[in-house]
Amino acid sequence: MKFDVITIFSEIFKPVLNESILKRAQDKGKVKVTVHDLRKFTEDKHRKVDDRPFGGGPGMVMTPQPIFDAVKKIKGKSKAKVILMCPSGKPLTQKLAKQLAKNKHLILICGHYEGYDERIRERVVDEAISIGDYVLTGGELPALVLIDSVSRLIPGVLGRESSLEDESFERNLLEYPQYTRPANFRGIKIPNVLLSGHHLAIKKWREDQAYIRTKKYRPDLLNKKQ
Ligand code: 4G0
Repeated sequence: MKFDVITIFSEIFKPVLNESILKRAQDKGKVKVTVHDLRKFTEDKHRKVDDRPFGGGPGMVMTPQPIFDAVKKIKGKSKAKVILMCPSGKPLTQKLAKQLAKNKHLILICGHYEGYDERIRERVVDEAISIGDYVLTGGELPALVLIDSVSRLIPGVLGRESSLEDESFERNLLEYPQYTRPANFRGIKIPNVLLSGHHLAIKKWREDQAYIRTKKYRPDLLNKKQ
């Protein structure tokens, strides 16, 4: 899977991409991420990527020229899907991440300022995506979140733990609580059933706990249709 990221802050990406699972995925050749500096695609001598909004109002708006040209150049003849990271986009969920993981090539545009010229969304973007209902300084952190969530769904990126784990989100249930050694930590003991050796009893307890925890922490999930 190829990710091309278009940004005005390309340095943000390195430390995140060069650690843990994302690093391993790239080393194994399962994922390739290229970060492109939007300013390199500007045509004016001041390398401007933004301008004042027509009709007045506060703040700056991303100008179309550099983004149009960057996407055209990066896309070439590929059938890449062009995604804009934007607070008014479609919410990123495990389900959407799974759909995105079916693509061979994604181009991610990181928005900035108070927004972007609407012609970008109309003519260049296939899908605007949001990581949640809050506003950030730029689309860079959302792009990293998307790359992380999608990369771990690509076959061969995670170990054998993967498929089981994702299913729990699809069931709209939280995970059951987990414990590790010591069984008695400073007087705080783990549930007895986990030491019982009764696999069926443990399975039942975990199922009950998953439901109890979901009702307690995320009751909204229980009312969601599958
Ligand atoms: C485009 C995404 C980009 C428009 C981007 C802001 C949060 C998210 C940006 C705006 C972002 C998210 C109209 C404020 C950059 N913030 N929730 N900031 N406007 O995914």
